[in-house]
Amino acid sequence: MRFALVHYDVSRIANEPGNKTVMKHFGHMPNIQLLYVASVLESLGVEIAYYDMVGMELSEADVLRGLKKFDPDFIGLSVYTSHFHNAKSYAAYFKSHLPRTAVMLGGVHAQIFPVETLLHNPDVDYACIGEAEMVLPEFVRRWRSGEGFDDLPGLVWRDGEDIRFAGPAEPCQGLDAVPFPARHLVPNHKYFNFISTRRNYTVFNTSRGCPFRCIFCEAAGSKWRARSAQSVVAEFEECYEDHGVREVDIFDSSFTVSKRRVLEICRRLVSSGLNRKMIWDVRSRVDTIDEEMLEALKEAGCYRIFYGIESGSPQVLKKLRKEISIDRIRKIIRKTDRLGISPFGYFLVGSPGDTRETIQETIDFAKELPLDFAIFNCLTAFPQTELYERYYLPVAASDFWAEYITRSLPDARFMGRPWVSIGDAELRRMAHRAMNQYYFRPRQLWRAMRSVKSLDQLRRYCAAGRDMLWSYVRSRNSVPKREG
Ligand code: B12
Ligand code: SF4
Repeated sequence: MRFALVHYDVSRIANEPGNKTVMKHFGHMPNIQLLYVASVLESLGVEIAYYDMVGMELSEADVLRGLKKFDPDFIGLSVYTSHFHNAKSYAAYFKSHLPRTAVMLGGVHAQIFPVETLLHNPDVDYACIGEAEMVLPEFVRRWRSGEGFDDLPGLVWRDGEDIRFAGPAEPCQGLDAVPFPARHLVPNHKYFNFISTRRNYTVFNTSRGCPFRCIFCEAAGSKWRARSAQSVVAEFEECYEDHGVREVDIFDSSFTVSKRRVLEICRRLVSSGLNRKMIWDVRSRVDTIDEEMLEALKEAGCYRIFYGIESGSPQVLKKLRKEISIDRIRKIIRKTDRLGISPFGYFLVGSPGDTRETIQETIDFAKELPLDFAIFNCLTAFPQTELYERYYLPVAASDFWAEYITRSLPDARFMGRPWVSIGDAELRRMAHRAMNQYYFRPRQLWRAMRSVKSLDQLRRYCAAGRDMLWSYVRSRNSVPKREG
């Protein structure tokens, strides 16, 4: 069996406008999902070709040339809901030139819309619903033996005119047994994120799921499963020795859920000496981290923590079901900063309960905190989140995402935010101004500059600063318009 995996280019994401400056200078990261898929397939003896269109600087025609030569049985793509139409058009393009090859989609989107992923999409032949580790071994075995896919959990497939699905696969419980992502297939020296400081840079996944219940998050309330400290540190070692990795970005939704595990990872990194050779960062919540953990993280080489803070208004935090207090945020961010770990804050604009006043409260709160970086994003209601089901669907005219994925030609129609009385254009302007108000202060500029560790990073900051300054000047010259 030959399997090609394509990490396609997503230049414009509809309904997740983010912040243009951030998107442009965001960087390009390895696709951890597909690298796990690759390692599972390799462990099954499947031949792999991997195309990272941005990282390897490949055009569609380059990928097609490679595919024609490789002549795969399958092409695999990973999909987020907002990328679905991109994935579909890649599938159609590849299939029009390689009609014998089947296309398989996987990822969050397929999990939310299993049958719909194939329903109106003749170019998609299979969808993997669940983790590749739980679906592909049996899929490959049956494909090789010609047994057919009846009752195979986690697989959506076509049976003549019918679409068959026997239900999702169980979550993988033995994460330590999962092979490390297949980093030997990708150009590790090409990856970076906006604020990373060393190359080679890579991303990790040390736990899956999240026990918390933030209303905007698809992962909310999913079973949290984690790899052992031993396995995590072994991956650090492999990355250092075999892939020249010097910086690791741990992407887990909630790395710090188990204090015992965090302390053990830190202890092992220190005793192996890797804490002096590599730097790394994590995502955390202010209520799952404490002073003891912060000290251990610092000693083990963790140099940045991304915190989901979301709002400076206690009422909005409550509506978001964030379950964190303003005092706790202050305490932990200050402690993080004092220990010399760089704190980064994520904030939301346009949450349920938000008014112009609470948004200003959020901006003022962010400015008061000793954060090195902050990002203000407009909130989007993704499918299968409480935000979508409770705040959007009951008042919206239609099921936006169901329509979005079945529409053959997606337009750039904005889904709206019926839970807030401020219009989209004004919210975007507010998010934009929040960024400007936040960064264009002497203290903040100094904080950003003092974190510069390389010429590469300095160039990125200067380019982002120039873009922000330019849009700031333009936004000052434009007449602010109120709507909503
Ligand atoms: C890390 C992360 C990111 C990273 C991506 C890192 C990377 N390069 O892989 C970054 C920060 C870049 C990111 C960006 C965005 N993200 Co994000 N992200 C996550 C997060 C927290 C974890 C994902 C992860 O690493 N999972 C671990 C991997 C191992 O598991 P997995 O993804 O499920 O993959 C397994 C299976 O799905 C399956 N599989 C996956 N693909 C395929 C393909 C094939 C062929 C097969 C067979 C199987 C298969 O096998 C995999 C291995 O077991 C999730 C939340 C969550 N907890 O899931 C949000 C999440 C996926 N992100 C989300 C969103 C919206 C975004 C953005 C659009 C947000 C924005 N404002 O820009 C951007 C998109 C940017 C882009 N260009 O793609 C949403 C997606 C919602 C949806 N319905 O699609 C999520 C669910 C969070 C949420 N809001 O609820 N994200
Ligand atoms: S936003 Fe973070 S903490 Fe909240 S449910 Fe999602 S992954 Fe968990």
